[in-house]
Amino acid sequence: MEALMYPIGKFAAEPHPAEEHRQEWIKDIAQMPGILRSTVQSLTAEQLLVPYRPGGWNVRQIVHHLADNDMNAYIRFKRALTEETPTASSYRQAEWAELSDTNDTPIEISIQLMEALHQRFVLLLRKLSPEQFERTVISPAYGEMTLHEAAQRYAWHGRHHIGQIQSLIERMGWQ
Ligand code: NI
Repeated sequence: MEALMYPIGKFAAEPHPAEEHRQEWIKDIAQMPGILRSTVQSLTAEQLLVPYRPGGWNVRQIVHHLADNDMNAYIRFKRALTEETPTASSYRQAEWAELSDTNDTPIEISIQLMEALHQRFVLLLRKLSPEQFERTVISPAYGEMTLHEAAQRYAWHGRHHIGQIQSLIERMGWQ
């Protein structure tokens, strides 16, 4: 089950990354919506409703969860840049995934949302100074972290969930 849940492995932060590593994560964030789009584009309506693991979210829920997460992440970054170590708001992701917008919204809408959001996010990230990446935020789930770690976690999160979908596609022989 662990291998199904974490197809790219668990998150491990690099506390004081080199500039070129930071640029790689920003590139990951920039490319994420396009990779997600190409990963799901050939899936049928029925395939979108298949859970990526027994008892796990289906593909449609994963796509909408990514949009939910990324909206929260953007707010968290902007608050950390303008407030002293703010406490980020938590959200109950399992319950969000059961709300009607997750069922009723075509995944295309969430992909478009992320394409727009990531453009704004990346424009912000590219201009941040090393000092700004040292600013901190308190995550309800993970405690105090720098924006270095938050950016890595954010890049990992996108790759993590796309990895779940890719691993499902491979196991099912859909491509
Ligand atoms: Ni997630």
